[in-house]
Amino acid sequence: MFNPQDYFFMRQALLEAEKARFISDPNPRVGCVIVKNHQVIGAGFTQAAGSHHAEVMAIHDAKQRGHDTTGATAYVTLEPCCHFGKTPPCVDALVAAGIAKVLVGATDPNPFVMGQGIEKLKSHNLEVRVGLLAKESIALNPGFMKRMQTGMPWVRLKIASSQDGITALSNGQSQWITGEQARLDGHRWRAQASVLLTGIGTVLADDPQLNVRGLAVTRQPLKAIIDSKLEISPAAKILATGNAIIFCATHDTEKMSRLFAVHPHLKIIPVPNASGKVDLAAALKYLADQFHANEVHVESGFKLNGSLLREGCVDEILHYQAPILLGPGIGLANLNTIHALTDASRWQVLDRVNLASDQRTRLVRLIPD
Ligand code: AOF
Ligand code: ZN
Repeated sequence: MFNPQDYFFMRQALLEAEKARFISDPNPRVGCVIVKNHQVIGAGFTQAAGSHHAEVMAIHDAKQRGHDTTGATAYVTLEPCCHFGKTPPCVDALVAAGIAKVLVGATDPNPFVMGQGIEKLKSHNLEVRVGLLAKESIALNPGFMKRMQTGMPWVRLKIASSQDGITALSNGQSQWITGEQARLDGHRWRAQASVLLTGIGTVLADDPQLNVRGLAVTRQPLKAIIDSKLEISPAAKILATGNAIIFCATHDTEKMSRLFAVHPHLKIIPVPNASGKVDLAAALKYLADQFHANEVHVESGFKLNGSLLREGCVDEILHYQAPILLGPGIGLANLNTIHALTDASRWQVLDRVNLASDQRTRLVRLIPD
């Protein structure tokens, strides 16, 4: 159905989409190339939220380079939008540019689009073909896809451990288990997230800043803290930049006022569950609903890692392992005891890379069929 040239140009569009990785959130990472006479005459990718989409950038690029887009073919990694959001519909821009044919990667699960973009292009007599390298386009946007389809964000749990799965010594010491390269890689994953999430245990033990460092970024993700009893100190470094939200299970107004006195813009959201802890799924849903959170990056410890895993909230594990053995200490996550290997929580390895002498394994939850 698609010829080698189609694959070649859609790969170029995917390379464009990749350029949006750290900037377009909460908008999906989309790329577009415009091709005429077997040549790319324009290319573009999604800009920061509220600014131009990939198609508009590519059309603009072609015009700026002095090309006439009439009769050209557009390769777009995601179905062009047909709605007025923060920007006007890309479908209209493609029609106005005289594009004759549109090859689409994945359909857009946004209920405002969902196939209607394709239909609208067809109604203007553009030839449309869908599904070219769709998997690759979806893989670039796991959070956007999941949020649009389920209303929940994609949760990526980052863990750094020794070969024997120890994340901290019994005395709490954990800095640093992995080396410089692995830590910089970790910051790249932080940078592409909508939200960085941790627990009160980690805040009290490490006083992390939980921000993106060592990379030139245009945005810092929102920080979220799971803190059932509101034990956090107003002096905690994680609160210093102001863009933080605390999920708790208490309505203790005295503790809240103490925090608000120092951080007037702080958000404190009580989401208790029946056992008096934070309802993690409710907290994640709140992040998706109120902050359009696509990808939630978790860097926490034994307890919260365990709770998130046990409650089925984790979609992906990013496991960094150093070539060291630590002996008794604190493990990866507080999981339930099982008595049969058939009860193991099973994951699929997405990729495994070496980062200096450390190794990073990326796993996704295996959904039983
Ligand atoms: C496209 N091309 O490059 C992207 C699209 O509020 P707006 O106007 O920015 O619209 C956001 C929605 O547009 C977003 O939720 C998704 O459905 C779509 N993203 N569409 O045609 C693009 N990034
Ligand atoms: Zn658009």
